[in-house]
Amino acid sequence: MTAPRLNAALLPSLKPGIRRPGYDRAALGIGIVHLGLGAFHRAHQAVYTEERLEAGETGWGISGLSLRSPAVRDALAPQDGLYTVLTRAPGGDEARIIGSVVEALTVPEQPELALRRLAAPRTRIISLTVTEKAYCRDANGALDESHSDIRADLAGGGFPRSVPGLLAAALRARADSGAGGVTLMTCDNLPDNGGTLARVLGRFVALRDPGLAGWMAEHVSFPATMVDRIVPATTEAEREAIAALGYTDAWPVVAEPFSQWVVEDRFVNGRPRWEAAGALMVGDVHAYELMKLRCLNGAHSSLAYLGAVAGIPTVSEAMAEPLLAAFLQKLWTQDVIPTLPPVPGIDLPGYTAQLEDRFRNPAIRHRLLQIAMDGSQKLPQRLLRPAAERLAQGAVPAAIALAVAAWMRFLLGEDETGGTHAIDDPMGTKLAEVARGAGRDADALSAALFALPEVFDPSLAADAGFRAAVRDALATLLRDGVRPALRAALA
Ligand code: CS2
Repeated sequence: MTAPRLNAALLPSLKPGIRRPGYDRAALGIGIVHLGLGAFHRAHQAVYTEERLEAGETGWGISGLSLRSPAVRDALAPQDGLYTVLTRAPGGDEARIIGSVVEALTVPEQPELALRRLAAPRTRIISLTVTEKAYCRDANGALDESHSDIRADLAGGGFPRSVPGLLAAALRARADSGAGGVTLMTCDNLPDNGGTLARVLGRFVALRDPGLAGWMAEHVSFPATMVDRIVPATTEAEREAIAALGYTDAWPVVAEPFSQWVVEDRFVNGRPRWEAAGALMVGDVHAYELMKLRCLNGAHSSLAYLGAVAGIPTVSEAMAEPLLAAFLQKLWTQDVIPTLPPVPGIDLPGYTAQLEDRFRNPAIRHRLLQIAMDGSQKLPQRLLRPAAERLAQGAVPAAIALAVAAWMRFLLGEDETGGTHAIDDPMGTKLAEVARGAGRDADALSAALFALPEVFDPSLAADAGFRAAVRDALATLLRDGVRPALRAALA
């Protein structure tokens, strides 16, 4: 017999050990509309909000919008929006059912309803986890006006295709109807994420609907946030782990026990008391953001490219390779921590030691190829800016150079064990073409990639010391392989 499907009616009959909403979901109002209803949001912000709903702040239910695929909606709608967060630690799993997502919509299929939700007076926060590429930024973090979706949305005519286009339409509707102020809270891993969103949206509005700018200045805020929880893509194995608990969940999310959220406290129209759920509400997120992007995400991307080229499947398996673990220590202590400002209340060596433990968590299967995606969008803030800052301090960042070389080697599309991988990146076609054109020649390959201003800031690309370090590391990778290159970097 198949286990019954999770839904509101099933909640009372679940096993006693499974935590579930203790509040009346039918009484919730939608106060937050979230764009990008992926696994990360459901294991992070939706859980903090769940705590506040439990505490009686019933106006902050979440309407979750998927920007492209109907898959999440199709999984959650029959479940009344309910889903499981499966927290996995070496000591065992813990399942909790989350009720804060009161509905799931798909923008392309339900555009009018999505826009109504975004423009409703009771929607006071619009939050986003749409990934780096959806901000349509150019290399300087400004709106990429040549982006095909931006061009289509600036020309107008159809329903918006881009995130800036959709937000501008929502704000226009709010201004026209007097719906009141709204906070646009990005939770993506971008440098200065709040400022970046303000900049790309501000520019879009200036071009498309300049009359809206005055209303926005009074009614919209863009707090920056630092978000952190390791949430790998859900696999069949997790669905089966849930079925063993006695019910079926079409899309559970799996996460590590650790969770952190630092939020700039700038909300124009109220917010849940997330601080009572463990979030840190602060005046300035910058130092936390740099720490997280450079230490965690920078190490993740380094492991992804070095590990994937070596044919290693997951983060925890990469950490079991002593050379890679030692490499991360070097990356953090020599190249990254010297670029960080002091972070209030945090001891950086303690922070990186904790990261190492988190990466080693054997209960989490975080695929390196998932992290390797969208490298062109991730490398600049994770590895290249710290490299430039380290160079300005007079040191050549050798560990970062090897990680960047591993990204270049990765673009050849094959690993050292004979496996092949696609280059999943908005610049993927171009990157693969450049790599194919240069082939296994370290000089040609590094030179061709350094010439891409979308990835490499021209002043970094012109730094002779950095170029040589990357080229030499790439030559070793191509000639001898990942492990010898790591040994050379650690010598
Ligand atoms: C990862 C992040 O896929 C990636 O690029 O580095 O998703 C990472 O797991 C999260 O930022 C952790 O908070």
